[in-house]
Formats: sequence, structure tokens, C-alpha cells
Amino acid sequence: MKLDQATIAQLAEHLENCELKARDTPKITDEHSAMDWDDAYAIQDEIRRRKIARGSRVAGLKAGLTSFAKMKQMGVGTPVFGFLPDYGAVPEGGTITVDELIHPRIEPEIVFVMKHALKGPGCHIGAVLAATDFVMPGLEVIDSRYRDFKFDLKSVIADNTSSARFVVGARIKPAATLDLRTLGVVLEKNGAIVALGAGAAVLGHPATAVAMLANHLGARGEEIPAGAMIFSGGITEAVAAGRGDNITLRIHELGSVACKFV
Ligand code: OOG
Ligand code: MG
Repeated sequence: MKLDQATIAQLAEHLENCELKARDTPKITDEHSAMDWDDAYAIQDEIRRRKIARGSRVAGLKAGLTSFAKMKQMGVGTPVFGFLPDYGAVPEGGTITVDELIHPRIEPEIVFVMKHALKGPGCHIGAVLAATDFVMPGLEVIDSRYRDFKFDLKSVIADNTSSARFVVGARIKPAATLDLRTLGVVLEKNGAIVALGAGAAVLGHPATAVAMLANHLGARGEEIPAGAMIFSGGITEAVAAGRGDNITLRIHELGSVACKFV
């Protein structure tokens, strides 16, 4: 750790205020170039602590930057992990209020719900599939608190990996009955197709992202708890959405999920 506790608390407060007030900020590494990976996750942990102290729950976990399309779009090279606060949940077909956000983008994702806890190190695709209860289609709405979505990995980890809103579809399928690599994914904005992909875009198989999350948590003495919902990462690049946009995600075998920006 390179930052002291007071600086970590101050940066967490700053980033969380930017989220809650929908204000952007330059990336924090501009002023704190010495910060390391532990500092970045410590800032994210402090944001989580602040939310829980205010009565929020953690509704799910997420892996991000798990596809080459996303890594290329954001100019970074390794996955990151964050959490989904309960108030980010949007019902299927529900609305997302643009005024509460800075510059939202949407991502098509495969969502895992775990039957059993998963603890790294040593987690692999097999362990993930054995521990998974079912999968669902999910739309993640990301909203980096950084100006013009410009950040490096440490800044985005501290900013809870741009987490903002999320929507899940109601058709569930046991992961074991599907080949998650070849599931086709179609993202539509106002009826036009804006992105296309397949499950394998996420690290060859989206369960790899869940295994990496378990191994990441294991290195910190934590685990993915039984029942956890996990967004495994955008399959295509993220697509900007604004007031009036109707978004629909269709995933082969998993049905569709939609939301509207108002
Ligand atoms: C970071 C979050 C990325 C994903 O699914 O790749 C993410 C960002 O691009 O702002 O959630
Ligand atoms: Mg995402």
C-alpha cells in the first residue's frame, strides 16, 4: 500500500460523491500516481463500506474488461472486479433515469447465479460450472465517474469499475445444458442492431471470468458466496445510451431483456 488510510477514505468519499451527484472528475491517478493495486481495491472497499453503513446491500458482483472488445475500447489489458449495489437494480423492461447518471453506456452480459460458494485459488471453468445454479441474460449500465470515460486500471478499480445500474432477464437456464461459448448475443438500440457477439468473446468462456473473480477474492481471504449473482463482463464494446433510447438484449437460448432510458 502506498496511500495512507486518510487518503483512501478521502478518495472513496470523492468518488462516491461523484456517483451520487452524477458529477465527473479527472482520474485519481493524475494526483496519486504512486497508488498501487491494493490501494485501488482499498478505495473500492471503502466505498462499499460507506454504502453498507447507509443501509445498502451488495446485490451482486461483477467482472469487467473481460473481453478483447472492451479491453480495446478502454485501452487496458486485464480484467477488474467490483460490486453491484442494491439500488442499481432496474426491473426487466424498466426505466433508467439519465439525469441520475453522467454518461451511461450499456453492455450485454451473461449473468451467473451460484448454488454453492466458490473460493480460490485454483478455481477453473469446471469448478465454476459445478457451483453454478443457473445463468441469465443481463444488461449492465456502466457510468464511469471519470471525465470522458478516460481512466487507467487503478482508477477504474477505485471507482467500483464504473458500476451504475443493471437489469436481468427472467429466463433462467442451467449452465450445464448450454455451450456458453457459442451463445449468440444481439444488442439493439431503438430496434437497430448496434453490437453482436458470442459468449466466447469473454475470455474464451464466460465462466473463466467467474473463476478469475473467485481467485481474486481468494487471494484476499474472501469467497464468492452461495447465491451470489455475478455479471461476467461485456461481450461487445459498450454502447452509449441517452434519453429516449429503448435497449433490448437478445441472447440465444436465454431470451431477451430490455430497458428504456428516460
Ligand atoms: C469499466 C467496467 C467494464 C465490463 O463489463 O467490461 C465492465 C468500464 O469500461 O468503464 O463492466
Ligand atoms: Mg460490465
